[in-house]
This record gives sequence, C-alpha cells and structure tokens, in this order.
Amino acid sequence: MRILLVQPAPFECGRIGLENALWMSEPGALTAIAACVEGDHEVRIIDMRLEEADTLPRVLSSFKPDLVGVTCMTTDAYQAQAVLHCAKSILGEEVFTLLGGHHPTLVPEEHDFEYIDAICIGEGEDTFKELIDHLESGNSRQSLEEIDGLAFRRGAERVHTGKRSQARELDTFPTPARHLLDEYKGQYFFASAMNMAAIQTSRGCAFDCNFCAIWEFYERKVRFLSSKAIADQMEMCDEPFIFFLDDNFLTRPQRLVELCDEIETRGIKKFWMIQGRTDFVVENADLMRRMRDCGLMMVLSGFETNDAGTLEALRKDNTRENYIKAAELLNELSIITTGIFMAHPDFEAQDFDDLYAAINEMKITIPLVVINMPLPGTQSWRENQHKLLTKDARFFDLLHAVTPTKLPRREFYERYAAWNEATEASIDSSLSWRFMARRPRLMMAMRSGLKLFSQRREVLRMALNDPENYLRDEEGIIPEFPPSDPQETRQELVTEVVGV
Ligand code: B12
Ligand code: SF4
Repeated sequence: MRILLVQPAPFECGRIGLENALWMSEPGALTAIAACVEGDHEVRIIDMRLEEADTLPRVLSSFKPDLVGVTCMTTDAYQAQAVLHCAKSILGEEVFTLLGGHHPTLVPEEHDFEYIDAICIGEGEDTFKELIDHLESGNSRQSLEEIDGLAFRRGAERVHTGKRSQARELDTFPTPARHLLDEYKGQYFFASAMNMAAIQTSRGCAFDCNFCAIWEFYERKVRFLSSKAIADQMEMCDEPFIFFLDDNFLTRPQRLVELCDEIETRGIKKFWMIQGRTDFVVENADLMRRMRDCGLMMVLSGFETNDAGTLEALRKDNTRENYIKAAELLNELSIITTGIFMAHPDFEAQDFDDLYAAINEMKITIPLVVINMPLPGTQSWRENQHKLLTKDARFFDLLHAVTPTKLPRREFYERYAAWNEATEASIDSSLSWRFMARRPRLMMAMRSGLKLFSQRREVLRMALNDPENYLRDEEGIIPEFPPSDPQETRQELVTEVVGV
C-alpha cells in the first residue's frame, strides 16, 4: 500500500501562537507508527509546518496514497480535518482517511465527519499495523470491529471497537522511522538548539494534575524504554541536540543513573533537553549534576503558580519552596531552565504583578506565562465545561482565556500581554557570563541557532506583547464583556454561548 502520513500546520496567518518560534519538534507520532509498517509498504511523511501550502494537493495527486493518516492535538484539529477533507476531495472515496493523536482520542465525537473513515484511539502502533494488514488483505473498511482502538464509520453510524491494551513494553516497539524525515533535517529546534532530534523514552505520568490529560491518556500507567534502548537511539541521531519528549522524564533515579552509565561508556556527546518536575531536581542534586556532565542542557518544568492554594487546587503535589530551590540549583549547574507559569482567568491586577515578580526572583532562563484553561480530556475540562465561552479548538493553545475573566477582558489581556517585558529581568539574571563561561561547548553548539532564534523571538514578542491581537482573535467568537458590566451580564453571555 502507499501510505501518506501528515503533520498538519497548526495556525492561520496573523494568529498568535507559541509554536514554530520556540519549539518545533519532529512529528514523533508519525515516525513511531510508520516504523510498524514501513518494510512492507511505501510510506511517506510530510510536515506541513515546513512545506508550502500547495505541497499537500501536489503530493496527494502524484503519490496517490491508499491511506492518509494525520496526527492531531487540540490546536491542530481544524487543520487536521482539512487535510483529510482535501484527501477525499482529490482522491475520492477510495482513499482511506485516518486521524490519531491526543485530541481525537480524548474527544472523538468532535471529529465525526463523513470524510474521516476512522479515528485511532490512544496508542497507535498496534492499531495502525492491524488496520493496514486488514486493508491490505482486501477486507472491508466497514468491518473493522476486530481491531481494538478504533472509532470508524459504518454508514451514518460511528462504531467504537474494543479498548487497545497499553501493556506492551516500550522496548518491543520498532525504533521510530526517523529517516522518513530526512528532507526536513536541520529544521527542528528548541530556542537556539537548532538541528534537534526527538526521542520518547517513557509514556505516562504517575501524577494526576487536574489540567493535564497525559495520565488519563496512558491510563495511569507509566512505561519506560530501557537505558540501553535510549542510548541506542541517541547513537542513531546525527543531530547535536536531542529533546526527550517524555512529559515527566525526571522519575526513577536508578533508570537515569543507568542512562548516564550508558552515555559515559559509549562516549555519546549530545546535548539533551527534558521535561521534568522540580521536586525531583531538588531531591536529586547529585544526579542532576551527573546528567549535566552527560549532556543535559535544559529542563522544562511546570512552575504553574506562586500561590500555594492554587497549587493545591491544581493537584500538582509540589511546593513553591521546591520551585525556588530547583531554579537556584539549575542555575548553579548552568542548566537552562524553561518555566511554564499560569495566569488564571480570575486574576486581578495585583496577581499579575506578583506572578511576574516571583518569576524574576527565581531567575528563570526562559519563562513562559500561559493562561490556565480546561483542556479537553482533563479533570478541569469535566469540572469547568459549563464555564466555557467557546469550544473553538484554536483557542485551546493556553494563550487565550476560554472561560470568563474577572477583570474586563481588555484589561486582562493588557496585563497578560505584559509578561514578556515584565520578566525580562529573569532572563538577564539567569543567563549570566558565568553561566556561559561554564559551558563553552554548549555555547559553541548553539551559536548558529542563536541568530535565527533571536529573529523568531522578535516576531513572536511583537505578536504576544500586543493585547489587541488576543482581542482580535476573539472577535465574533468570544463575546466581549462591557467594561462596566460585572457578574450579571457575564452570566447571561455564558448562558447564551454554551446554552446552560
Ligand atoms: C512535542 C510536543 C509539542 C510540539 C509539537 C508536536 C508535534 N506534533 O510535532 C509543540 C512544541 C509545537 C507543542 C505545542 C503545544 N502542545 Co504539545 N506536546 C508535545 C509532546 C511533548 C510530545 C509529542 C510527541 O511527539 N509524542 C510522541 C508520540 C509518539 O506520542 P503521541 O503524539 O501521543 O502519538 C501516539 C498516539 O497518540 C498515536 N497517534 C498520534 N498521532 C497519530 C496519527 C495516526 C494516523 C495514528 C494511527 C496514531 C496516532 O500513536 C502514537 C504512537 O503511539 C506531547 C506530550 C506527549 N506525551 O506526547 C505534548 C502534548 C501533545 N502537547 C500538548 C499541549 C497542551 C500543547 C500546547 C497546546 C500547549 C503547550 N504550551 O505546550 C501547544 C499548542 C501549540 C499551538 N498550536 O498553539 C498536550 C496535548 C493536549 C491536547 N489536548 O491536545 C500534550 C499531550 C502535553 C500534555 N502533557 O498534556 N507540543
Ligand atoms: S502536568 Fe506533568 S506532573 Fe502533572 S500529570 Fe501532567 S505530566 Fe504529570
């Protein structure tokens, strides 16, 4: 079979967004599922974030795939649907269209369209392989009941098959087919770390924060790739930088000790970036130092808030003291800190000021302030659905307020949009000369990416710093609250929009 896998481009021109400026990751979902069928079939991946808009129809017409598969997180929903719509329009009913990823898994009902033949629910490798085998053998696309992990169309009806088991050990999956991305090599990055590979070394998370669906997506289980398999994959990468995609890399210290052993024994010289919790950083200072010596260059952590009560409400199971200590320790070790902080829709003017002051105090290298929102599939989504002002998927980018704000909307965005300027001191004090002098090899490796990152950052800052941009995005979608009007009209508008 000819199989085309597509990473959609996530945004419309002129719309604000973090993607493509700070972090452009290779489509790990597509290389993972491609690896399961590649030997027996002709598989191509196109990354529409790095292509001209006319590439898709051109490739569809020339390659003539039998199946088109698209990956999708919430913010990609409409573009992902558009890809499949385009495939049906160009190739007709014959082409099999398939959607997978976090958004369709968590809210499959939002993708119930006649041009989408099936949705892969949850982990994709085995479901994809079985589906391809089924179609290749000439079986009917209307009789997919035997394949677990699918929602498919039979006439007007959407049939859900059995639950796909997530018991399979990660080491038994084939190594992701990263060579299918060769034409995009050198274009993936995080900040100035340009020419970056991505490896997922674990799936799931043992915590259960109310704003994150990862622990539900992986059914509260966590599975790990062995240190040997991680080191094997690291050796296969030509790229100087690697992003470990795990939501919570910093867990099970023994596994990380073993990874350091592998890196040292094999003499792997890569710079790597991770996402992990600050409590682990604080409790494992020596291990953090050792990982730094083995190439760890950046830790991205959710710092969320400077307020203990809110932290508890988020079920983060962490403390402000840990945040402060972790930031201090990472700065001391010359490991870049990326900190995600949350502004909340019920923020008043002072809350914004306090948050920005807390960030500056912590000296975070790359602070990012997002707006707390109920993402589909999360505990918070279930609890706050009645408050939603819109279900438009484009707004679930953590940069727009999808629930009513306590401050008038314009003022809320004015205060929110100030975060970049207001936290400049944090960046300056973290990126000291001492920091740079301590890691000369890293500074050299990032040199070529620095200029490009500065340019991208400038464009992003211009967009993020202007409150008008947020309000413009909302025009016609989220009704504006008259400034003089407090609670009452707000409730009327909520009722009007979500019909409760
Ligand atoms: C890298 C990454 C990004 C990259 C882009 C991802 C990409 N596609 O290239 C960037 C940095 C741009 C990004 C941005 C955001 N991200 Co992000 N990101 C990730 C991360 C860390 C890794 C993704 C990955 O490659 N995973 C590895 C692959 C193997 O796993 P997978 O994607 O789940 O794929 C498996 C299955 O889902 C399935 N599958 C997936 N696609 C398909 C397609 C087909 C056809 C089939 C059959 C199966 C299938 O099979 C795969 C193998 O089992 C995930 C966390 C995670 N654990 O995945 C978050 C995650 C996807 N991001 C998330 C979020 C919230 C965001 C943001 C909204 C906010 C933010 N601050 O990060 C922004 C939005 C950007 C915007 N447009 O505004 C959420 C998604 C929530 C949701 N409802 O969609 C996640 C799950 C993090 C979390 N803990 O909640 N992200
Ligand atoms: S936010 Fe982080 S710690 Fe919390 S459940 Fe998600 S991945 Fe785990």
